[in-house]
Amino acid sequence: MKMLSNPTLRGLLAGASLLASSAAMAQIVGTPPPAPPPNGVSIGWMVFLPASLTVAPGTTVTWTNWDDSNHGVKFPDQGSGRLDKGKTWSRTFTTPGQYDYVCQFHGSRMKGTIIVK
Ligand SMILES: [Cu+2]
Repeated sequence: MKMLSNPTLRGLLAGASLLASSAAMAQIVGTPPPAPPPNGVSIGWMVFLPASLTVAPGTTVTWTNWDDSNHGVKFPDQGSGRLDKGKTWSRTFTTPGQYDYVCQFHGSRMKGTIIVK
């Protein structure tokens, strides 16, 4: 096809296929989670939002799964178990420190941190 040798058209086509693949990617990971309430973490889009949350000692943090996929909050010492869409889980943090966690199902692909200070 003679038109494909046109550099502008080739660029347009490359851009279009890039857009198509980002759209496909967005479909795979689902929709972005809504912004969490204070002391809350939203789960969705294969992320914890926010990935890092700082709270005062004695604060109860609540995770909500907005994703079509099942996720789970897994700390080294305790966890939520499986959280289906719409389910929540809470943990109260009394001792200052950094608490790293991962998704029970997606491991290090989904990480989060609660900083208590
Ligand atoms: Cu997950």
